[in-house]
Amino acid sequence: MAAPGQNLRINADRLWDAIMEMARIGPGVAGGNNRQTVTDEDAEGRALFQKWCEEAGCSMGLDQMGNMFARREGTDPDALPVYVGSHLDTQPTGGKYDGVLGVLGALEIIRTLNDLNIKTKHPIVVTNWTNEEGTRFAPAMLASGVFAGVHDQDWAYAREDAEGKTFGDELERIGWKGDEKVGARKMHAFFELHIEQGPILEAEGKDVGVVTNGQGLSWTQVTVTGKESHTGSTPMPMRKNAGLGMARILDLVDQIAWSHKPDAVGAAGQINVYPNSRNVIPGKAVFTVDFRSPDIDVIADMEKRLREGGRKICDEMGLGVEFEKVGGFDPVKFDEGCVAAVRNAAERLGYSHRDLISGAGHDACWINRVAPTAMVMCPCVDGLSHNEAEEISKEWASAGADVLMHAVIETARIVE
Ligand code: HGY
Ligand code: MN
Ligand code: MN
Repeated sequence: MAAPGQNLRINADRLWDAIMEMARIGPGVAGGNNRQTVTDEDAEGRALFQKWCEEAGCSMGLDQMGNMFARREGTDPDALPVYVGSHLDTQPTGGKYDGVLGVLGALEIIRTLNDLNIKTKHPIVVTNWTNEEGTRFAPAMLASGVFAGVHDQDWAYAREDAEGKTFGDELERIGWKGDEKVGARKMHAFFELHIEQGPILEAEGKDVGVVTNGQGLSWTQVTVTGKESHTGSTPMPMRKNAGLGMARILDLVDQIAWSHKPDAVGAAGQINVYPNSRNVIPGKAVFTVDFRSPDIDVIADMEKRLREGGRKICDEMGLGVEFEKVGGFDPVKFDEGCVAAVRNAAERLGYSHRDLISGAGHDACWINRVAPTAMVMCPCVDGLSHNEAEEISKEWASAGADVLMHAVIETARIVE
């Protein structure tokens, strides 16, 4: 089967306009987005996406975790579809492109194939995975994890946000809980386009990242307990300062990550002290430590040293401490055939490219367990993401979408 011709390109302006229109839903306060999972803003974005998919002639499927599947028929209805997509939910101070580029880049493939009346043997299914970010309801990649059989669905439904609302109730409330059994769909392959969320591609002047691996992730929630007391009248030797214990553990986290340089990383992004009053010594501190590395043994070592070192710190300070694993996945090696389709596409289209290990987690990391999977990445300005100032260029977006399209239709097999 001939590979698609190098002149076959997506419509860059139409893709960019779609991204900008989606960005108007759940706007942030600094030019980015706050369209968190299973909020009313998420529902509004889903409705717009469904409208566009139906206008492009797709039929929409919806499963019990709210995952959306827009199907473009192939010439062989029995052939397993090629799935392609990402996520529409954002961080609370997220950018306009994280996840959205992958969903709307996939839709742009359908629109371009329609324009040119190109048919494929395998159906193509554009996908929006629910709750990739894991901010409001931990862990990240929740719905793709249920789809891949990693998480139990009832456990996922019971996940609670900071206000005690459950994921299942909120999904029902916004009206996007479908009937389809999660994971029943079988895939010929899955592709995901995503911004790099790191500095390498821009720094090296590369248009496209051919993602061969994804680093592993570990989220440990740490609860340090001390004793609330007056910040003025409690003598220093008598204090049981949970906030100070947290600070010393956070410094330990930094030391542990640096000890595995250059690849390991570690920090805590979610931090809460109680009662969080200016003149009360914190009696409790709750924070989530995020460790990542391409090496599974390094992740295990970092987790072990966090627990041992954290307990030693708290014992010496007379504080209590508990550790709970609240998220994680092993390092991922993507399918060599799919990766080759991405690399060949970049070559054919004349885009500069390099192999890349994904620093961030993605739905593709879980779907890789149930289908041959690969990712395409585009640069982002200063490598910045999970920040409202996240920025990419139209050229980067369209180069990534062109490569995505060629990899997808080569795998879905064009019918002459
Ligand atoms: O946490 C991650 O890596 C992803 O951006 N949710
Ligand atoms: Mn993302
Ligand atoms: Mn993200």
